[in-house]
Amino acid sequence: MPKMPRVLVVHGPNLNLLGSREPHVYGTTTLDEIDSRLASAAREAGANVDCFQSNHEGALVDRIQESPASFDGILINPGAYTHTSVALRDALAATSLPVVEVHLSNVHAREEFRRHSFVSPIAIAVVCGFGWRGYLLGLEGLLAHLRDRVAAKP
Ligand code: CA2
Repeated sequence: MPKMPRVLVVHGPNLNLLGSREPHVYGTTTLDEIDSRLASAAREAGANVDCFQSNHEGALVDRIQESPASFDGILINPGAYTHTSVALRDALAATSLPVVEVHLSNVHAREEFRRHSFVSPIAIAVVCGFGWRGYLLGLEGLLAHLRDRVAAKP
């Protein structure tokens, strides 16, 4: 039997504020609620998730660097670092793990600066505009990708 896929979920800066401010942009669901919905969805799919949030670029880079030892894929909402951080992109690329990028809002329908992502070119897929449900969609796609890869191995 193939082993249980393990996914690291990474939330970038300010996402700890979810549910408390700007509900018209980011919804009313809290980060804890998103994490527990991801954990339930993973359990139902026979997978495991571990969730991590930080407001600090270096802390995010450290966690991502450690991830290949314990995880098979990364689901990340890099927050504002999406648009600014070469360091985050390099750390993600260095893991060689499949990365799915998630955004709550439709970044293409907002300010021009949100349309550029340093992460998208090294991601296998990007989900944006579906609010908290985007995390579940991203997880589903990442798990399907991991299973396809296991099935394709000789
Ligand atoms: O839409 C997304 O998920 C974003 O990654 C959210 C980032 C933003 O900089 C990106 O352009 C798009 C901002 C996260 C801030 O989250 C807050 C939540 C509640 C209140 C204030 C900020």
